Amino acid sequence: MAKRIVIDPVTRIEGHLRVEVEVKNGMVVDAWTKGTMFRGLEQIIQGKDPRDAVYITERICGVCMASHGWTSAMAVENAHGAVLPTVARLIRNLLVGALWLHDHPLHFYHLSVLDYLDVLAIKDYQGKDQNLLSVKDKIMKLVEMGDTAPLTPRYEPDDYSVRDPEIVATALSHYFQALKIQAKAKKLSAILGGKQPHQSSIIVGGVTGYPNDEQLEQFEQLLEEIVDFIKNIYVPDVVYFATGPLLPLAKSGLGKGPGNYLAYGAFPMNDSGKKKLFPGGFIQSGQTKIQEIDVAKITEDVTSSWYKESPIANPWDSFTEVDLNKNGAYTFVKSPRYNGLSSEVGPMSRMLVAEHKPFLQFIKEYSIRPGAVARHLARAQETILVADAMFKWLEELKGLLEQRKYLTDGKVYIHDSQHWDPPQSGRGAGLNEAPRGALGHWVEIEDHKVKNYQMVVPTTWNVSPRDNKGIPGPIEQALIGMPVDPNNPVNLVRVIRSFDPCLACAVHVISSEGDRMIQI
Ligand code: NFE
Ligand code: MG
Repeated sequence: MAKRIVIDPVTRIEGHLRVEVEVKNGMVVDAWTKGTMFRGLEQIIQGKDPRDAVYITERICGVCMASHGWTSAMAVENAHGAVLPTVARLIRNLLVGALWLHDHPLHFYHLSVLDYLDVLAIKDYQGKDQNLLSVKDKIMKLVEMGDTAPLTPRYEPDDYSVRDPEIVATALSHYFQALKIQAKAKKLSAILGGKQPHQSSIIVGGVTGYPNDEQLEQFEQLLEEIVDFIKNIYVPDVVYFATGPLLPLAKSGLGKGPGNYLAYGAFPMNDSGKKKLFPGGFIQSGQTKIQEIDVAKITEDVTSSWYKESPIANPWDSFTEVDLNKNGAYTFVKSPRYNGLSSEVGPMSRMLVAEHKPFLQFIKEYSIRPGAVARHLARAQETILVADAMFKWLEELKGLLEQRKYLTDGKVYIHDSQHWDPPQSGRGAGLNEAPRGALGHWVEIEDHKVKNYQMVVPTTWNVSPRDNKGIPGPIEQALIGMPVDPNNPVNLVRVIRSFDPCLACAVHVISSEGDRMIQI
């Protein structure tokens, strides 16, 4: 008989996710991912000045906010047909790039690596390293206080868990170091964003200003420190785990998704935006050809979602109206599909779509198959790409600022009335990448106001439920067929967390009644 396991909430992710699986003979035979909180940001924006959407949509989340601000500005700029000044493009890349440097190491150390460590093995550390001894002391104090919760996951270590006291102590020391790096990365984006979280310098048409010499110097120093940690600690740690203790999991492809990979592309390298650090594209399962993205092929379906039944439509023609009594519905997350297909988004999709040679060679060399461990590797790999690009963008920006060109014939934002005032009517789409994957905002403007606004965020793709054909979403598919110990389902959370889900983004508030969350 199948046994049902319910994890509610899945901890150490952003927002509220409930996962249910059925296990038979040590194997997951069915799975449901459920976003149990309704927000409603898309409705809040209706009737507002389209330029305000940048700041409203940023409030969706405390992690990837600048990605939303940027993508919202892109959607409105797309409705205008505006092209940004170079300085604005570089400042946006640097501001949002800083956010990625914050987000990816956070995901590894503070959300994921504990799934692979027997944290309490640190008590057996007998070495002489003062730093490791002080980490041991810290953990032992928590044990004495009976409060190890932040560092000890709710499931038990298993055969894949690292138990060597020195390795555990080292990983935990990096965990603490990464907390400091997180703070520095936030500072980095605040230098250009005015504040964090929720920057205030990206506006429709560009950015509000440019950094002075002192800020540029501060930015560069912080960047060097963060990148030093990324290249010398974070990436080697991911590689160590993936090719050492986790190699059997990596080779088994534990947690492979639907095999359809989607990326919209991000970080424009030139002003036309045609060349990007991460290219866009779609790979259909079983095919090697990378298809060009066609925005018309992006649809949302609400068959399994607590939203009023509506035809499957492109986001411009979709709406978000709650229906809590709908038969068969089990989540507030919609089902986005590309060309009708359940598609994975995120770092692994980006590296595959980019055909990034070092990543492909690396996984080939170690016979690593797409799955949970490969996602961690892809995330680490792309963090290096962003870090290296940050130095290039910074040099370019410094060059422009030194020429003082921007003061005479350039601007940081477009402010002629044709591009600054909201158009009377029009439609725009911003297709971008957030750290967790492909992010799209769609806006329809009428009477200079937002008539319809739809966001399809990375986690909406990955946590999507079954669609009208009954096809499960990517995480559901990743869970179905995987081995799990029903008495210690640590494998489930390993796979779920490898996608780095953010439910706050995916369900987009607050109920219309006020401050009460709707909780199912
Ligand atoms: Ni709330 Fe996000 C990212 C967006 S959600 S963190 O990255 O957009 O998937
Ligand atoms: Mg949406």
